[in-house]
Amino acid sequence: MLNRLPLPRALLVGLLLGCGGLAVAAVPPPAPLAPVPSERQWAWHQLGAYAFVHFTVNTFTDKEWGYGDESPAVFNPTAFDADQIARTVKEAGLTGLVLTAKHHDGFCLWPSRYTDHSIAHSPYQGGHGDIVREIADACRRHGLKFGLYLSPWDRNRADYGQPSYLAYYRNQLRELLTNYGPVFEVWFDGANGGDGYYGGAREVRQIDNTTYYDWPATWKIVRELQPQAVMFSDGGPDVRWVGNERGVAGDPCWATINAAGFMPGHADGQQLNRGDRRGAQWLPAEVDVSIRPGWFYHAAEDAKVKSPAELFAIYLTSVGRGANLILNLAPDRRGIIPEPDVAALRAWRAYRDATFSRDLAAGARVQASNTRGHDARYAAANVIAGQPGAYWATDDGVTSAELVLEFAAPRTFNLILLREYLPLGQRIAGVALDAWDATAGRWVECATTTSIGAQRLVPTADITTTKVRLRITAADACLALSTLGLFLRPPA
Ligand code: FUL
Repeated sequence: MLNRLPLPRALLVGLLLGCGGLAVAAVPPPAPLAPVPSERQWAWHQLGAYAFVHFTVNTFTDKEWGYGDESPAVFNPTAFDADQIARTVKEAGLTGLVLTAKHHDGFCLWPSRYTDHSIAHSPYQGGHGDIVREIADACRRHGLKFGLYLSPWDRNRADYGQPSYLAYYRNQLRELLTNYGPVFEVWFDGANGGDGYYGGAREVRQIDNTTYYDWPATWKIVRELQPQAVMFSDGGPDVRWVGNERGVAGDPCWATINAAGFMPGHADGQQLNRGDRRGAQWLPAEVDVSIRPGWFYHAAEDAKVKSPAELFAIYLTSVGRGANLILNLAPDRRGIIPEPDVAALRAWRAYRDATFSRDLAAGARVQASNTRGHDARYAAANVIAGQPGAYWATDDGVTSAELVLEFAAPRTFNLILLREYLPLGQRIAGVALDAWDATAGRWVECATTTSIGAQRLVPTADITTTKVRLRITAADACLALSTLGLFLRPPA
């Protein structure tokens, strides 16, 4: 009986081995293509877009980089509202928030026991305030991940540049990673501008950023106290800077890179922007950009808040290129996200909802030129089913293949979404999409792209058709594609 069924050989072998019938894993999944994301990186990839919040004495002195001599007395928000901030982030459709617990000026938003240069010496809540706690708690209330920025450069500290400063820095890191609950990301900034107050010395201090910080010793603290947290810096170790602050990842933007020798503040911007195809490390890019020209609030920039269209363009060039987006918001002197920014975020969210709420690929008939072992678990239809962990895969050695999606009636789209199944590594390097022209009776190419990775969004002109064909034209191993979506962006 079995012999008469057109079953692929591999499946037959599985059945004959008698391991419990058709559900048996007869065809092994594709071998991972190293490097692959760690568990914490894979969890991070799924966060997509989240917020940055820059808030400190600079908000009150109208500066971007405090010199380090600011009196804690200047920090005095009149109506600080952590819930307004967290709610704004949540309602913008963002998944988390990274707070500047300490920026380059050295002022601490929490009452650190290692310095007097903190909120404990500000008028806010009579010196009993703790902005880190308020934000961390509000994030939990609103279902947001919480992360921390602790500037390695400290223009306030007298001993900045000495080994003793590193002990101070690490003590603060321990405080933050011990007392405020789970942290999803720790942000190690690369800036080291030189001059500063430094306990009154008021001088220029240069450090060698490849040796001074002894980063491996600091990374160990994060792994010990918050093993699930990813660490961001120019050179990782988990997430890399994208090389600019304009909101633009490279095209392509590989999650892999040859990062040997990279350190915070010490890496090549061009290389960070694009990554390296088949690079030695899994070190995906994070795109940091502010909703305003500056990172901190300045009343003079109230009319310069990025428009919803600009924010959507940034979404396409960050999340849409396989990176994550960290969009900076700047609380004002009241201690809330200002009205123009809230309005822009709301409209951006509404536009994304209008775009992504209907996947036009849903319900299509899907066929592939090759399916791994003819096994239903790797079926082409997985790309439209939206099942976590499911993907379409090809046989070993098949690095170019086609998918055809056929609709019962014509559909109009102008945005293509693709995702690889990243636990198996980044494999695909070239893609084309064709639409069926029924009048001419032929396929017409309407988009091409390169890397996919966590996610690729490819904008196109409006295309109306009954059939699309996705061609994978180049890959470094057999394919593992988890998503093909088609969407219609409304007019901006
Ligand atoms: C930079 C810093 O110098 C800016 O002030 C800001 O914090 C940005 C996110 O990173 O390197």
